[in-house]
Amino acid sequence: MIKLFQYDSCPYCARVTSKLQSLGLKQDVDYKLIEASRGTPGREEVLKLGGMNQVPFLVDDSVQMYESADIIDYIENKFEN
Ligand SMILES: N[C@@H](CCC(=O)N[C@@H](CS)C(=O)NCC(=O)O)C(=O)O
Repeated sequence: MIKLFQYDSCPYCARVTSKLQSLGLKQDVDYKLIEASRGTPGREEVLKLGGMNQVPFLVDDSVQMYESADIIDYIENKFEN
């Protein structure tokens, strides 16, 4: 399942979560949201996995991605028919 590290007041994260919702995807079924505001375990994981202290950060098996535009492209390619 796709994991999206994010936090609520992050506008770039909101772009990605809006896309997930607009495609009709379901949280905890199709994707998992991981709280990653500063100082959280989620943010520590972002840094550990990807090496950059930035969100949104997507992990999908071996795929890791930081940029919201790239993440949206990836989600569209994966889920749109
Ligand atoms: N170009 C990036 C910008 C991402 C970005 O600026 N994210 C902010 C949060 S909205 C961030 O991670 N700032 C550092 C921090 O929160 O510690 C994208 O489109 O995803």
